[in-house]
Amino acid sequence: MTRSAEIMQRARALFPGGVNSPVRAFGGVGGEPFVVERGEGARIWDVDGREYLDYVLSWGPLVLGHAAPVVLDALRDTMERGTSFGIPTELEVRLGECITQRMQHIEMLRFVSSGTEATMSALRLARAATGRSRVLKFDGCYHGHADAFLVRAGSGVATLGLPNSPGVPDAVASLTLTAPYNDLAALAAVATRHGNDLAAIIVEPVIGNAGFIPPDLGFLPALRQVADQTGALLIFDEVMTGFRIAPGGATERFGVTPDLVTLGKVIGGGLPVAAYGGRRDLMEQVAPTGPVYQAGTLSGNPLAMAGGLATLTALTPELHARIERRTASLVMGLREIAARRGVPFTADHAGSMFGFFFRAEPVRSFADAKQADVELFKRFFHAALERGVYLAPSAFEAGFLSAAHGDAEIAATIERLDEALGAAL
Ligand code: KE4
Repeated sequence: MTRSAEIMQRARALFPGGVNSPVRAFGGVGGEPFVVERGEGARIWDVDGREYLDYVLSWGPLVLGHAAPVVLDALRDTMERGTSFGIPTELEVRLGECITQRMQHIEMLRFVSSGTEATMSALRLARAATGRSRVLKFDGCYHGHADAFLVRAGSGVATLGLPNSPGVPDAVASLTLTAPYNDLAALAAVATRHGNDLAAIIVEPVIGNAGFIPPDLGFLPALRQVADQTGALLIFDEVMTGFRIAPGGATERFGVTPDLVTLGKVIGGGLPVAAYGGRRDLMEQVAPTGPVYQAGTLSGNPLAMAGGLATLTALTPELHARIERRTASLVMGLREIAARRGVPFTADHAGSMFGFFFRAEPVRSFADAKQADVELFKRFFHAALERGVYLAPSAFEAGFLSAAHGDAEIAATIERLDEALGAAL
């Protein structure tokens, strides 16, 4: 028995599925997850000594790669002065200033410890500010596991094929409307029928939780227009896209300004950090300056703030552009492999976030994504893993590069994935 198998045996006795987050259980690809021992740069090693080039990067946070020296130095320096206070620190101010300088539509923000907390709080604020109850989300978008969002969500729920999670009361689910992504007619229908009771429209500006699905050119502007027409607030869930698809996120890339934004992943650099923020007149309604309650023991945790600050400080526009160029090279390489082997395939990227589907036509919605050859993806995933490339263990996730994925790593990845595709056919 491998050390991974032995540890997973113990884990399954402790945690549902042996994991602390469902998608890690390999339910979307079959087989057993490996247990990781350590990571460095673009690589991870499992407890049996096998090495992998990592394109999951903890599901997005590690834009500098594993154990980035600047992050470790910042953590070491911070931890020696204490790990948590529950008292204001300058570190949270400095990270807040860094974020608001790069995303100037975020006039005020609040740090929390997970993306779920961020989206849940942003929705509560939108409901309070508008006095309305309904929220519109889009099929395939995943906004964390708060009740309001587990209605035909993407990511783990889509992978597990659970359209609505048990335990979400119908009274709550009925307040959440869903429409297909990129479907302007469906959007207009929701606006017509429910516009007067719509508190918020929440969207992944680029979907990363149904596989990678970019917005059609006019989709995000249409959301802005419907929000303005109906009085709903527009929330960009940038937990995944923030500081990934452009140095200033979706607003810089697409030129559309939301009323509220949620962030996570990269802004913690691998430590638990997320945030919600946006218009000052809205954020001032959050306790203690306003009546909308939200709180958190470890919100603004100094270690987490230090990890995020070191990460964003290192992530200059030049570095962002370099990682984006390498991501483009990887996507080109994947397209060439599939074309040479005559495999129906579509791949795309935005900044340092990418995805692909075994399907010839472009994927514009979750329904399209589900038409792709998921069985081939499963075989490809395992063939890649055997060759030392760790892709997200689900056809409905995105991939990520880091500053540590150099030309040599990309070349090695393309070579290994070419062999893997040959083995998977
Ligand atoms: P967390 O609560 O997992 O920190 O964030 C929820 C969330 C919110 N919004 C977006 C756009 C997200 O991508 C996420 C979390 N993403 C998944 C990966 N698809 C996290 C991985 C997991 O669930 O283990």
